[in-house]
Amino acid sequence: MSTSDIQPTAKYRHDYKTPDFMITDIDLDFDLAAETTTVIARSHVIKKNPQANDLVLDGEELKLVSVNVDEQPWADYQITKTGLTIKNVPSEFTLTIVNQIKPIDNTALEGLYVSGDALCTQCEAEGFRHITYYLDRPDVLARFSTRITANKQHYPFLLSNGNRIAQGELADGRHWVQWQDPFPKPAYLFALVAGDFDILKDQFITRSNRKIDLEIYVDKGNLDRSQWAMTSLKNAMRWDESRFDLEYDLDIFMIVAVDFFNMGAMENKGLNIFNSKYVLAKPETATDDDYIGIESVIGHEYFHNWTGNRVTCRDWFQLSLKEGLTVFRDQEFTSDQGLRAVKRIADVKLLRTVQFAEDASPMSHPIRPEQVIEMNNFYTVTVYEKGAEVIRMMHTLLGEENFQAGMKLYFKRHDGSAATCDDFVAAMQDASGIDLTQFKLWYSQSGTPVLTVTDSYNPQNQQYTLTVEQHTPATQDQSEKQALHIPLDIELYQQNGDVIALQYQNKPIHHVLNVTQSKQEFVFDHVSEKPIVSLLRDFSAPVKLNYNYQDQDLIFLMQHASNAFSRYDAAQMLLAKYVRLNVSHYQQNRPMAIPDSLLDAFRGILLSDSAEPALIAQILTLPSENELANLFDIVDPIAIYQVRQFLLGIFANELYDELTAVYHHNQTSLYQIEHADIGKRMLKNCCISLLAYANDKLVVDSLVKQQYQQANNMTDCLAALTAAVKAQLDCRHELLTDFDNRWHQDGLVMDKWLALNATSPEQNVLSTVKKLLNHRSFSLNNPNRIRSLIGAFVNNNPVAFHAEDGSGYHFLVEILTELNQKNPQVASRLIDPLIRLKRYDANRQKKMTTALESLLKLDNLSKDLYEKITKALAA
Ligand code: B3K
Ligand code: ZN
Repeated sequence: MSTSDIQPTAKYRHDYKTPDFMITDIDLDFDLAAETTTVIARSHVIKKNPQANDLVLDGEELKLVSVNVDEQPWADYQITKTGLTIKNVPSEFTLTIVNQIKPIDNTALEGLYVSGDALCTQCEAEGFRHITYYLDRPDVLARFSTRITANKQHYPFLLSNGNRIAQGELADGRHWVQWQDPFPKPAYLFALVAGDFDILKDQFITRSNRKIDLEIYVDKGNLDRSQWAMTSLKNAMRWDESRFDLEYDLDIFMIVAVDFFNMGAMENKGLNIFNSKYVLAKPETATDDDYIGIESVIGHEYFHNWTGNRVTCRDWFQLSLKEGLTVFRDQEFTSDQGLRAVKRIADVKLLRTVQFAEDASPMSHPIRPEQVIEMNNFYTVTVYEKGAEVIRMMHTLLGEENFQAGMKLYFKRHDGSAATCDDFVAAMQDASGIDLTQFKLWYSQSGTPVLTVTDSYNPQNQQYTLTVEQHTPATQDQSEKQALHIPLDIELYQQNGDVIALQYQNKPIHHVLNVTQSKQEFVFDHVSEKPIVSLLRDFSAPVKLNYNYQDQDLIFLMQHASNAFSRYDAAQMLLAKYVRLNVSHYQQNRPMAIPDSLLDAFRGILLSDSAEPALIAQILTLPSENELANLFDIVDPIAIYQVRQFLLGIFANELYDELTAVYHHNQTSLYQIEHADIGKRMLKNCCISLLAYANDKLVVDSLVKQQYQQANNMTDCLAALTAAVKAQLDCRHELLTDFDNRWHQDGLVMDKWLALNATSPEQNVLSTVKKLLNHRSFSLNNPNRIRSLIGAFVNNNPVAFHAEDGSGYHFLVEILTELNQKNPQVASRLIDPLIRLKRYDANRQKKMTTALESLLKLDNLSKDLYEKITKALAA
């Protein structure tokens, strides 16, 4: 469809209608081949709306072969652009549809497609309609049975949801397997995989003593990289039993790793399909971050079995019902595995960097969107990460016990059905007795609230008063904003570091304040000296905080705050202040500087023996350029880069001896995935990443080279390579070449190398990126490679992407022109940095507008890109 003929139209949350028909059971029969697959779908259909005459099914790019109603040919139907309308149907009947599809031509990787030598599916959100005509909406739940027939030599394994109930051989070299899933489910949870794999098998005994078969399917030869995924799966299963009282429900749980996948993974019932990036790991190929990422995604998809599959979404506007909640659950899983502070810091960084930017962009939307053109555009950090923060705030307001009671009630009410966000909040409210009426605004209001806090201390009556004002700036989707219910976690300290008990009129006050009005005062009695206040502890709400901290208060909090996140956050606030100052100095050609007290504070943290190495590393890691960009309404990428370089240089030279000592002190000889060791490696590698900027290039060059050459694991190897590239050490060329020669056959490892090349500060980085499009390891058909090279360039190299001559924008236009039809979902993710034009100066805005306008003229512009481009141009 060219946008000039038909404009894609939006769907609105308020237009939800219950379906006219239900499908209770569907028997699928696949005659599989990559070139042509024949699908027979036999459904039991029941009319729910007596007024409805026609059954309107969704279906796209399908070749219809036949339609039967109650086993008789049915001629009264019409094929439309978006589906099949079967006219004048009885009130209850068996519908048999035969159609054909072409997996080999499916480059969008939605529906049934080819990944390497295998065939696999991706159906969420609306991929099932690319397989057969169906009621492809999440509130139609049916029992699925699936028979797969295929050539046995090409496809020795034929997998689908549920339990394998029969199989057999056919005379012509083909075989078949019959699967049955006893749990009714929406079509988006359907999955099918056919291929040849190595399998890692294990078992899990549930707490009620049921034996579950666990199977991880990986490409042949990758068995040695699958153990961590299995360990993570078993940990996740155990954790969901102990923390959430939830047990697995089928007899088998399968994970298949595929190389071609649009996102991280998919929670299909009993048959999770994963991007191989989130399954495969061994110390030589995967970093600590990869290991942590695998654990978290394996957990996330497994946790969906209850939050998503057993209770699913009524409609796609409710996506955060399952995603926000499941992200919250996976965050808690990682935290309970022993990484709470580091995990919290990482999650808040992501939220502040990417979600705050999204909320300030033309794509701003509430965690429960009101209108959608292309659903795939709404698998966003807002729905996922801000959605998780909303669940976390409820957890903070209710406490663990009430929250778990709310979960129980939620499952009691909605197990086996499709629910809404309102249903979830109602369960939390009913189970706890806590009024969440105002809190629910978080679901419908977009934007990042700003909390402005002022305080006063009265020594006469020993009273301390906090005045809290909240204001949510207008967003592109919503101009009017209301006051939200914001949990504000605080702590007061005396100068000696002692905590001051919170009380008012002789009654204790809880440390989580309920901010509910646009302006509100909180008074504390018996405060014997002017306190130092720690605000927004543990990031108790997804807001921006304004409070006029003095440097010495922040330095105090860096050392004394009892909450680890608050110590990190104090350091961030201190840095933010001097980044702002120096950006303006840089812009006015004035010299940049920071006070010695700031350096001393960071030195103190570096040498602290009370803080965990992982936390020290988080505090000492300077914020990225994108994090810093969020300090400004109008972003000056060059000034930010220069200030950051300046800070890196000062830290490296002024803390040189301390960094060197800590670097040597935190070596680990044996590589083990254990939290203490991960923390040490984080700190050691944080030190080397700073040291690389020291003036004594000869010494640091050889230190970095030595680490690269002696590393027995990818974490240390990549950290050294990254240090060399980022600080532009002489050894960088030699090391980059060595890495390429060593790993070019391994796509997942080369993703790290591609991303590093794309984010290099090198002057000619764009021409390097263009050359790498032809690199032996690169392919524009593989989403992982695209994200690593092009995604890294446009998102994480702001200086080059926003080059004043517009070359970065022009490059992205060329890429999107090619990807628009090939893979609309991947294209749509890549365009994000280009639609944020309002955040840049007039010259850049103009060039970004021109780029967007040229994309709008593309033939067959996908709905995905159309939605974002039109919003951006309307801004
Ligand atoms: N539910 C899937 C995401 C599907 C994305 C569709 N474009 C993975 C997850 O969130 O667990
Ligand atoms: Zn999810």
